[in-house]
Amino acid sequence: MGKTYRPEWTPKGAGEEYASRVMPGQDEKSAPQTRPGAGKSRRAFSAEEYIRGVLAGDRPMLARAITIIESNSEAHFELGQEIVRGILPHTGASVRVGITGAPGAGKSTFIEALGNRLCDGGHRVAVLAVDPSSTISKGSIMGDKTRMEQLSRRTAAFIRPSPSGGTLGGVTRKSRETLLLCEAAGFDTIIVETVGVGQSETAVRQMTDFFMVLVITGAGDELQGIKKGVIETADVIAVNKADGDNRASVLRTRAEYEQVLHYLRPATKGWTPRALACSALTGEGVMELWGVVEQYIARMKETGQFTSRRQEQAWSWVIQMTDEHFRNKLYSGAGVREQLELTRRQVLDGRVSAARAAQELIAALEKGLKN
Ligand SMILES: Nc1nc2c(ncn2[C@@H]2O[C@H](COP(=O)(O)OP(=O)(O)O)[C@@H](O)[C@H]2O)c(=O)[nH]1
Ligand SMILES: [Mg+2]
Repeated sequence: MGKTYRPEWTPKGAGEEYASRVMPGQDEKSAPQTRPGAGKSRRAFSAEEYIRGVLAGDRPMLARAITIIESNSEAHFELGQEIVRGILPHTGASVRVGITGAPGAGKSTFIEALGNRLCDGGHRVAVLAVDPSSTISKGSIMGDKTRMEQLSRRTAAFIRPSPSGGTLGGVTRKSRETLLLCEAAGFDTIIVETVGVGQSETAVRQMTDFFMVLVITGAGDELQGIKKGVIETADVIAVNKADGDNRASVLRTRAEYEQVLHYLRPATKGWTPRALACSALTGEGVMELWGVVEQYIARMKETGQFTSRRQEQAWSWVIQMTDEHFRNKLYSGAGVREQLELTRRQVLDGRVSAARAAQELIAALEKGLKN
């Protein structure tokens, strides 16, 4: 069974009911069917019990259900899918917001500021993270230096760090299902934080309705340093840390982004992305950014794009998971790895053309599939 893992930002004295008291996914292949993280009770809960608990907004049950979803054991996978099937009719009512940005841009601080204000306004906010680096190294690049200290203490908020273990595809699947569970448990705003490196921002873009890219000035994060590809995924750009001596420079950078955005293809049809300045530290501009989110959601619902994008997303998840399954299956076939290495060397040495090499590989893969 997984060891009890307490994220750095867990407040002191947090009890059993505390959502972020999480257990890592189980690595053991033969994980027993007891409830993971073994607390007082060793009794396994049934899918119905999980479903009922989640729908009732029972936080410990929500946390446990997520742990089942995050588990890498096959038995838990089946149970997890049964839970997801049960709660699925009760999902979809939230606003899903993705936030990306370089490490240190202030994502966690921003979410803390925004989340607290939303909770003050009567919202229920779930914060999830997608951090594929946690699958490789133990220390995640999300850092969590900022602990969302206040937000994590509120009963209207639920914070769940990134699942660990497995491929980006695996982490993405788990995060999507966690998002659905949070919706079923009554959270009306779901914020998904991810670091702006690699492909995780694409994965998060594909599970959210609105995507915010958080940038800063200086520190190598200048306009030209930001990948155009990331900017093109943005529904809004937030230039953070507009406070103190930095303020003037942020305002300049904001104007530059605003200019650039005019020349890029918008991420969402019918929506012109804007650049806004904010300070997650002082809170200035944070609710203005939320106003943009609300405007956007209203517009998308008007045009029907809100629903159609979610439908497209749902279907593309199916295709992605199917793709990943077959890719894994293909490349794990008998002798495939050896053939891959052999072909690779032949190509690098210039002995075989790319087209011929591909042909040989395809033949080897097909043979592997038949066996
Ligand atoms: N001055 C200033 N510092 C900020 C602001 N937002 C975040 N920070 C600081 O920047 C550092 C990184 O913030 P964090 O939220 O952990 O960034 P993340 O890696 O993007 O989640 C921390 O030391 C924050 O206190 C801001 O608006 N103004
Ligand atoms: Mg962070």
